[in-house]
Amino acid sequence: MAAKRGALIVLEGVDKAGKTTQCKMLVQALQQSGYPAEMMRFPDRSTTIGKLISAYLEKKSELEDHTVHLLFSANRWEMVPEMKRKLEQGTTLVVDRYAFSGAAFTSAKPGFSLDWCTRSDVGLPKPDVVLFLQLSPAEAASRGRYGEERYEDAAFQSAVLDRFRQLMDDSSVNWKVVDASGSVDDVHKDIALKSLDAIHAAQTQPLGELWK
Ligand code: Z5A
Repeated sequence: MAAKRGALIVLEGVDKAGKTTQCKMLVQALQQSGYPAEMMRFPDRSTTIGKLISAYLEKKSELEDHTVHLLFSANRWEMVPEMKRKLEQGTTLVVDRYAFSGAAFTSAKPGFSLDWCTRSDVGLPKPDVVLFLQLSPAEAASRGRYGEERYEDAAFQSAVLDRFRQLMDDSSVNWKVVDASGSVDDVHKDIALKSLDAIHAAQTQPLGELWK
C-alpha cells in the first residue's frame, strides 16, 4: 500500500517572529512522536540561484527588483521535485518562509502590485496550512536590533506586514494565526497542535496547487 503523504506546513511572519526557532522545534517534536519530518527554508541559499539571492540580501550585489523577485520564485521552483518526492514518501515538510514572503516583500516595494508578485508562484505545491506568527513591531523590536541585511528596517517591515494582511484575506489558503508573543514553549504548543491537525487532514487529501 502507498504511504500516506506528508503535510506541507509553512511558517510565515514578520522579522524576528520566531519562525526559524519554531520550525526547528516542530521538526524535532514531530520526529520524536514518530512522524517523518524535515525542515526546509526559503531562500535556500545553498543552490546557485540561492547564492545570487544571498549576495543580494547581504548587500554584496545589486539586482533589479523584478529580477530578484523572479530569482526568489525560481529558488522555490527548483526545489519542487524534491518537495513532491518527500511528501509522497510520507515526510512532512516544515518550511521557513515560502511564496507569501515572496509576494509580501516585493509588493512592499514601490510600483509592485500584489497580483503581479503572486504570479510566478502560481501552481507551487499548496501548503496544507500556513501558520502566520503574529508579533507587533514593538515586540519584535524588543527581541534585538535589526541586522545588516537588506529589508531589515522598521518602515519596510511595516509595509510588508500590511501586504501579509492582504494575503491572509485569501480564503483559498488555509491560514492560521499564531500569537508569537508568548514564551518559546507556549508558541510551540500552539504550533504543534495546529500542525497535527494539518498532518491528519493531509492524509486524506491530494496535494493542491497554490493560487490556482
Ligand atoms: N524574502 C524575500 O524578499 N522574498 C522571498 O521570496 C523570501 C524571502 C522567501 C531573508 O529571510 C530575507 O528574504 C527576509 C525575507 C526575504 N528579509 N527580511 N527581513 P530569512 O528567512 O533568512 O530571514 P531571517 O532574517 O533569518 O529570519 P527572521 O525573520 O529575522 O527571524 P525569525 O526566523 O522569524 O526568528 P528567529 O531567528 O527564530 O528568532 C529571532 C530572535 O528572537 C532570536 O534571538 C530568538 O532567540 C528570539 N525569539 C524567538 N522566539 C522567541 C520568543 N517566543 N520569545 C522571545 N524571543 C524569541
